[in-house]
Amino acid sequence: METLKTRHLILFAFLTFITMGKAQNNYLSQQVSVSGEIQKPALITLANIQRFNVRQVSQKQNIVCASGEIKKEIKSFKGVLLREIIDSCHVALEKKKERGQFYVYVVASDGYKVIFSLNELLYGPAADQTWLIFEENGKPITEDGRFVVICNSDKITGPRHVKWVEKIIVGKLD
Ligand SMILES: Nc1nc2c(c(=O)[nH]1)N[C@H]1C(S)=C(S)[C@@H](COP(=O)(O)O)O[C@H]1N2
Ligand SMILES: [Mo]
Repeated sequence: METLKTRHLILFAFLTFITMGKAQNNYLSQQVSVSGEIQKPALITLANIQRFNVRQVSQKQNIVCASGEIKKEIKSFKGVLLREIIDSCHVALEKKKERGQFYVYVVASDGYKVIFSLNELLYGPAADQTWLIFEENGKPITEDGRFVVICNSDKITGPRHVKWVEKIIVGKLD
């Protein structure tokens, strides 16, 4: 009788384990599409991301939640500046004075969305600090999807740390 109970427990634990694993995998996106108010839409994968200037950066960066809690410690990462991706897609900017009306938003497969203004991505502190990364601490990103966006110039880095990145979309205010 005892062994039957134990077996049931083991089976239950196993099923819970695979179901949880599946829930996380549902968010998994192997590619990042770039679309919207741009001339050259793109599809970024681990196989073609090398066409950008991929950089290995050794920079200690804590991911801090708005609550103040440190969620993660990044010591190094590998990725591409978001600015470079946006530049390569040629934003459909017809009038210079409309530059301030453009924005870039990052969409994750769990529905999480984060916005950047085009001006801050090109001319603000975020320009050299916002990355689409695919390796963290020397290892490919796995649990958080394949691609993550981080904005290291943010004082509180958690909210604009986007896991399971699926889309980058350029928009324009009317
Ligand atoms: N896709 C996605 N990214 C997300 C979130 C989320 O719910 N979904 N939560 C954010 C918040 S509020 C924080 S503080 C950090 C926490 O990172 P962690 O979950 O890796 O600890 O991720 C951010 N990125
Ligand atoms: Mo958070």
